[in-house]
Amino acid sequence: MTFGKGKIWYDGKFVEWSEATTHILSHVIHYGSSVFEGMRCYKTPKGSAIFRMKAHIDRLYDSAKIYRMEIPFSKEEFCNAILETVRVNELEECYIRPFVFRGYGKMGVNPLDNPVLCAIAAWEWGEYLGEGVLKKGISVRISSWNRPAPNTFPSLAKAGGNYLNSQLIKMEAIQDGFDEGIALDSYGYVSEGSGENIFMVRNGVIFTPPTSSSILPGITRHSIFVLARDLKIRIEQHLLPREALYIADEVFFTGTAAEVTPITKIDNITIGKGVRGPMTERIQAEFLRILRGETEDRHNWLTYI
Ligand code: PPE
Repeated sequence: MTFGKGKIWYDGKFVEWSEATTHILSHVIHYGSSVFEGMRCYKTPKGSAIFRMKAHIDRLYDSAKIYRMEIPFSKEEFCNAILETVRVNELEECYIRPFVFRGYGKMGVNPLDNPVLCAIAAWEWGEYLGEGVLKKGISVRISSWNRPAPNTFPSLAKAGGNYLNSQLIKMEAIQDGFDEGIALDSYGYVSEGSGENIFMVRNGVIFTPPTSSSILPGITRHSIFVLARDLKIRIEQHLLPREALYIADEVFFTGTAAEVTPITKIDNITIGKGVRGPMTERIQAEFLRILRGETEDRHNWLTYI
């Protein structure tokens, strides 16, 4: 475990982990004003490589644009800083957290008089939803909390403030003995997990909610679309009622941290046979083969360190 050690890139310079601090009156601390990314770097036979770095950086800049934050680095500079962060910390496999936030300047809701600061941290991070879950799957509940309605908190932005909603979903699930929660959107359709997109399989077709269901447009989600097409599996975006999940053959979560995690129970109802299903296994295996460099990088998704 390397969390808590090494160097953090902080606004153009590397500093010691313990020195990467900010004033407690920074705007971000009081008003949640940050945007961030999470990406993973995997060991491959040709060396370590970051999965879909460009897509993550594009989403970071999109999130910043929505919140009128001017990032004082070009995308190329940011990408180079990410690669450097993995190199200086000598990490073979890691999770990388680039983020942009409003720092110390003036108190008050108006964010515009505060500096926009950038940082990148990296550390080793194993299976997000528990050890062995990629195989054995997890048990989840439908959250009593909904995802934000359209025109409230923009769900296309990966913004710090959105994760207060995620925290409510997660705490409720954990305290009730589940591994994770699934939130519905404000119309009652299935949206996503606290930090994952959701997919279901029925009669050989894969379904997932559209971006209009208050989801974060996941990069893993996009990768699953591309891989399903490669494998000639039908995949569709559909509004999904909650009960469609109960009667699905298979359900799984996707995300950078969660990768492809099977869901075997929802609200204590067994999904399909109650084990990782064949379609989930196929998609998961193909996904893992690509990011571990075990098959040709046919979509140019890997950036070698
Ligand atoms: N929805 C939400 C709300 C979300 O936070 C994530 C990623 C996704 C979907 C999947 O997106 P993508 O990673 O691009 O496939 N959640 C990140 C944060 C996890 C955390 O606890 O921090 C992640 O997986 O990195």
